[in-house]
Amino acid sequence: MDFDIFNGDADGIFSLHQYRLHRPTDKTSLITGVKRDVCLLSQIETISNASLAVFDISLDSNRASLLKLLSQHNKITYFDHHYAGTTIQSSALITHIDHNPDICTSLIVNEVLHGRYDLWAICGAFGDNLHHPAMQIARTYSLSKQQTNRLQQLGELFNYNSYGSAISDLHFHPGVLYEAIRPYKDPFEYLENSHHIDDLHLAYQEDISLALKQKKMKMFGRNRVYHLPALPWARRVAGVFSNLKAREDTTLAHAIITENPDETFRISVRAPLEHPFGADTLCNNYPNGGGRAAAAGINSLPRNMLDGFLDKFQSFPPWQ
Ligand SMILES: [Mn+2]
Repeated sequence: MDFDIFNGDADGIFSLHQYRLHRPTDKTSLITGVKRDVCLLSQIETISNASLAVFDISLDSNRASLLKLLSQHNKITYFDHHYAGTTIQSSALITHIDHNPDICTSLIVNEVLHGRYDLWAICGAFGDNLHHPAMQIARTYSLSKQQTNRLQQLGELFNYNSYGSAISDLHFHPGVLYEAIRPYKDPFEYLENSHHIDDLHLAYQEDISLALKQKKMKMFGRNRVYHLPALPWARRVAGVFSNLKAREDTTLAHAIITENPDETFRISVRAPLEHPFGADTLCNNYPNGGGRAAAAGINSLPRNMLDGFLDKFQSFPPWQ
């Protein structure tokens, strides 16, 4: 039995897809979740003698489960670009990990497969807001502007679909989206035959128009902070909204605050695109905080820590 464990966002889905186009299997179980649900290995930590492929979830966040799985004679191949911590030495573990801010998991898989399915890697890179590497590959294909836009839309809408506190916030289960693209080698063929993109596009328009009505919080400092209400649309759109704001002014850091149903705050932080460092260092100071250098977050910040966080966010050294 094979297990494919993947982040439910565009990068997770498209990195698994490239890998399975190269190594097809019909006896695989899919393990995935909402984008923030990164401790996916804990769901299967009792299995043994299986073959696992893991995509786009931090090794460090899954360390305990990973060690347990290795001790139960599983073979594991691991692709990721999040913080990994100290390396694990095991002949049963193959890792392809690179946390350079210009890299995402779809690009790592693409490199391992020598660019065999790189139209899908373009979609994954756009999904993770990595426009520069996405455009670089697009140029090697001499894609028209319209074709590149279609791949960008596919990446961004799959990414948008992955945000929420629970699967019930999402329009589509990420496993359903993966099954939908699975038969297609060519993303343009998928786009011609799919209704998901039209559905997601409409839903996205609705959510983002609500988000764009929200005003920037009035506060000291140049970096921009937005506060969204405790509603499913806000939980879905917060990530894409923060990417959009980050591209609108590439010199500033951005923080999007969403209220959780339990009255804590969920925070998405984007480092300035012109200086994509430090977001993880800032968020790692808080309980449930983590992520990458360019994009990080805090899952549930207690209300009484918000002011302290905002002070740090505005005066954070790498962005001054
Ligand atoms: Mn990713």
